[in-house]
Amino acid sequence: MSLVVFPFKNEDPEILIRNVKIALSHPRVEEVLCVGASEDRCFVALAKARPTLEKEHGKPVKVMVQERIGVLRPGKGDGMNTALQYFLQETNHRRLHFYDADIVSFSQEWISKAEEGADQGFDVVRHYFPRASTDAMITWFITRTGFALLWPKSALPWIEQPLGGELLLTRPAAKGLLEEERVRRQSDWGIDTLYTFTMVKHGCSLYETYIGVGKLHKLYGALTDLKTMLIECFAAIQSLRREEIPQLGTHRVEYPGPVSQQVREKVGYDVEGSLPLLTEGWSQEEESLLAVLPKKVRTGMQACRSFPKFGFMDEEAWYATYAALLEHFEPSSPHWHDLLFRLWLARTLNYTVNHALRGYDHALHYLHQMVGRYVNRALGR
Ligand code: GDX
Ligand code: MN
Repeated sequence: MSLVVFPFKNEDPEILIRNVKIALSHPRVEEVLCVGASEDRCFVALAKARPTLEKEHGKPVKVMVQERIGVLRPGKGDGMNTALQYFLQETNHRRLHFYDADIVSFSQEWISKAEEGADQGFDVVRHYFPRASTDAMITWFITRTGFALLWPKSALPWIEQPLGGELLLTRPAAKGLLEEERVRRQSDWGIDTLYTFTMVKHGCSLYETYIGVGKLHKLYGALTDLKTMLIECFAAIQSLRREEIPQLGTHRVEYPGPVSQQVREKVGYDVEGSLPLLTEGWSQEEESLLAVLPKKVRTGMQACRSFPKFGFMDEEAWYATYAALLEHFEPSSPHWHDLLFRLWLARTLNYTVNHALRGYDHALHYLHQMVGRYVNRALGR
């Protein structure tokens, strides 16, 4: 009754094939679809393994290149939307599961837990995991912050991992997503934001299921690797800023379990290596954009040109900065890209030094409370 989809780009084929086998072995799964960004090395390896996989499991396995559906950078959004289209137009399966292709801790439990949520009647099931206190810096400072500022009354700010690529959609929920033009346009990293926003806007009931083993996957080195993702995730939220969310759907979150020592001690990024990114490569144009930011932030960022500084970018300063960015950021301007990255980096470093340093429990509590304070502030309380 279910289709499992893995979008992929330049992944290790061994890991992906292993994940395909896990999915095929699950009794609820009738078919697996892998949507590649192009005919890369991983695609070729997978296409070669396909007949054997089908024979061993007696279930169809499809391998395809994503279609050009959207209008932004062709990325994961085109991959996911290609899968939605296939699911709705070419099959009769009742449910669709998405999983990232690079997960090494994937197991049948992920599928079972999502199916259980859907069996309870939820339209959408999203997986969430324990994450290191310095991981998920886009989620906390871009996505959840933006959701709190713009839609404080909705479930959006309270969704644990709004950018997660692991989720189950029932057929009506999938149909609702693909029918929205702005979802189809979003071919880049903004797709997760658009899916999350749209399912809440449509009033889908949402269950978040907790996966205690966590998501072990390919790691990023420097924070610069995240720059494109950061820009596309912010631009996606900005594009929605005039939208209203009329109704409140049910939102239930499974209670989390104890967090492993490994996750509690993990350092999410290279702090020392990130410091020069605050000072290097300022252009005249970038500097002139500081004019629209709050005074304290403007002065702080100007000082960064000669020495890395971030003490000024506290919770309050970030709220005001974010509001200014929503109004002034230009998605097509490379100078705005550079400045957004630097502002976010200053916020990330400020949080790391003032909160992450105090230990895992303090840090996670702080981040959740921060979202709550932003919600209250946005409501004018
Ligand atoms: N078809 C297709 N086309 N798949 C892609 C493309 C693309 O252009 N780019 C990336 N992918 C796949 C990739 O192979 C992997 O399976 C998944 O998408 C996620 O990419 P990854 O490089 O592993 O990113 P990361 O940081 O682990 O992703 C997480 O954050 C993203 C986000 O914040 O936007 C993850 O939760 C993603 O699902 C989420 O989109
Ligand atoms: Mn990954």
